[in-house]
Order: sequence, then C-alpha cells, then structure tokens
Amino acid sequence: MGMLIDGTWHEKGWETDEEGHFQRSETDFRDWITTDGSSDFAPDSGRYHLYVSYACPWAHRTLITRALKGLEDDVSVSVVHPFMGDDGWSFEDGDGTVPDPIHGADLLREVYTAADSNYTGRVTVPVLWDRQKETIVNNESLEIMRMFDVAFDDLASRDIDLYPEDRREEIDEVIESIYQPINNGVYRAGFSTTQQAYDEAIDELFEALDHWDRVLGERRFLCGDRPTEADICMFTTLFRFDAVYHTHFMCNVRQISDYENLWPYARSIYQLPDVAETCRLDHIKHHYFRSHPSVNPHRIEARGPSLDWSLPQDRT
Ligand SMILES: N[C@@H](CCC(=O)N[C@@H](CS)C(=O)NCC(=O)O)C(=O)O
Repeated sequence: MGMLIDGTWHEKGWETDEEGHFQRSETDFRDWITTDGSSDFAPDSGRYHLYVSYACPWAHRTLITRALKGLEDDVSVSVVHPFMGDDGWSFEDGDGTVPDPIHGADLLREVYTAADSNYTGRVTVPVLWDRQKETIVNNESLEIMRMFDVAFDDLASRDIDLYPEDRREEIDEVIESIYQPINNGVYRAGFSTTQQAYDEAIDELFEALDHWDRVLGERRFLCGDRPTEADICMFTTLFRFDAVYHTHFMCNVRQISDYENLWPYARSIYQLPDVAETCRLDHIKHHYFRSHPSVNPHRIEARGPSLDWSLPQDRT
C-alpha cells in the first residue's frame, strides 16, 4: 500500500492523528458530468469507463447504481484484484478480475498518472475515466453514484429514480448522517491506534445502527417507501459487516444479522434486481483480511459466518 507523490510511488500506510484517530484523505478529481452543457463532460453511451474493486464499499455504491439504472451497456467496467499489496491495487489475473482495456495497466496507479503525470494523492477506487478527454472525471463514489443516477437518466434502461426531487434534502441529510458513524465508522474503529479512538468509534457506530434499526421498524427504506441513494450507501457497509467488520475491525458489539429490522432490510436491498451480481463476498474477505498487515499481520482469512442473503424477507 502506498501513494503517489508528484507522480512517483511511495510506500505509505494510512494516517492517524496524534490521538490515534484514522484520517481519510480527500479525493482529488471532482469534475461533473452534466446534461446542460455546464461542464466539459456530457453523458454519452460508451464514453466513460469505471474502475472498481468488488471489495470496496465505496466502489460498490457505483456498481449498484449502474446495475439498478441498467447502465451496464453504457458504462464499461474494470475490476482490480482483491489483494492490495505494496504496489496498491493491481489488475493481476484472478477470478472476477477484469483487465484495463484503455491503458492495459498492470497497476491502478498507471490510470492516475495517465490523467496527471504529477499526481499527488492516494490511488483509490472507484475511478471514472473519460475516453474522449483521456482523463479521470471523478474519483469520489458519492459523486459518481449521483452522476449515474441523475445525469445518465436518459440513457438508463431501467426507470428508477434514486434521488427524487421531492426527497433530495432528506436523502442528503441521511447520507451525511450515516457517513461518519457507520460507513467511515467501521474504518475509524478498525484503524484506530488508541483505545480511546476505538471506543469513540464503536460507541458512535452502534448507537447509529441501533437508531436506524428502530427507524426501519417504521419505514420500508431509509427515506420512505422507495429505495434511494441513501439505502445504497447504507447497504454496502451492512453487506460487509458480519463477514469482515465484526471480526477484522473489531466491530463486535452486535452483528447485523442480530438486528430485527436491519437484517431483513439489508437482504431486501440485496434482493433488488441485479444487485446480487455486484456482491462478491470472496473478493471482500480476500481483500480485507489479507491487505491490512497492521490489523491482521498473518493475513489469515476468517472462515465464517454463513449467512443466507437470499433468505426471503417480508418487508413491504
Ligand atoms: N472517498 C473515496 C474513498 C475511496 C477509498 O478509500 N477506496 C479505498 C478502497 S475501500 C481505496 O482504494 N484505498 C486505497 C488507498 O487508500 O491506498 C470514495 O468514497 O470514493
């Protein structure tokens, strides 16, 4: 694992502050695809290419949105190998790995230096590449998800609006409110280097999960009776929770499968059309257990649990 500094690779782990709190870096490529000509990037079938890891919860958001909207024929995809070692993400052969058709890259960092030969920053997934301008449009999952949902709506082969106009404020609030305690909370717990930083993260995480379990006792989805982007953001963390975060990141106060509402709710998202195909527990377990030597130095992959995500659920 490492990062690019002025276009050169340096081996470097994640940062924590002096009190042991995990620090996540900001992403750098933040252009937008728009339908009204207000940016250099217009939605177009075949123009954009998405680089993902099946293991990564942030990249998974973009894959689910692409699937739910039916954009598979419009946005092509490359999938990195689940193991992230000293060289970062790679396109090494593996079950489910899909090579880079544009640069023929061996390593994901080549895609970043192709966009900016002096790039400084972490080499993360997801990445949205523009074949026409030969650059990275954006590498922030929430923004890529939003572009697929809104800007690509006319190309979408499935009529589903995950960011309906009348719920936007609420959806933004929910996404924001689950980010620190839940989506990033599992990382804050797992990568903390002091007891105090871990305790803070765990308290916030389980308080938030308990809260949303109660809300989901009253509501079908996080923002009402239809799935929205907020549910996708919640789901990618819930899907990894019992298999990885519970053990690997020591988020072991409760499991998602212990929750009365969160568990059937998470299954109901998994069971939406084409979502299951984006879910690769093998890549998820391989990545987390083997790629974080500071957390799991012997890189042993934990066996369980055996959960049936296709178990019927009667949420209506
Ligand atoms: N803010 C980014 C975060 C993406 C991210 O951190 N991806 C992780 C994989 S789960 C990654 O590629 N990490 C590589 C690294 O930090 O070196 C987003 O939401 O898109």
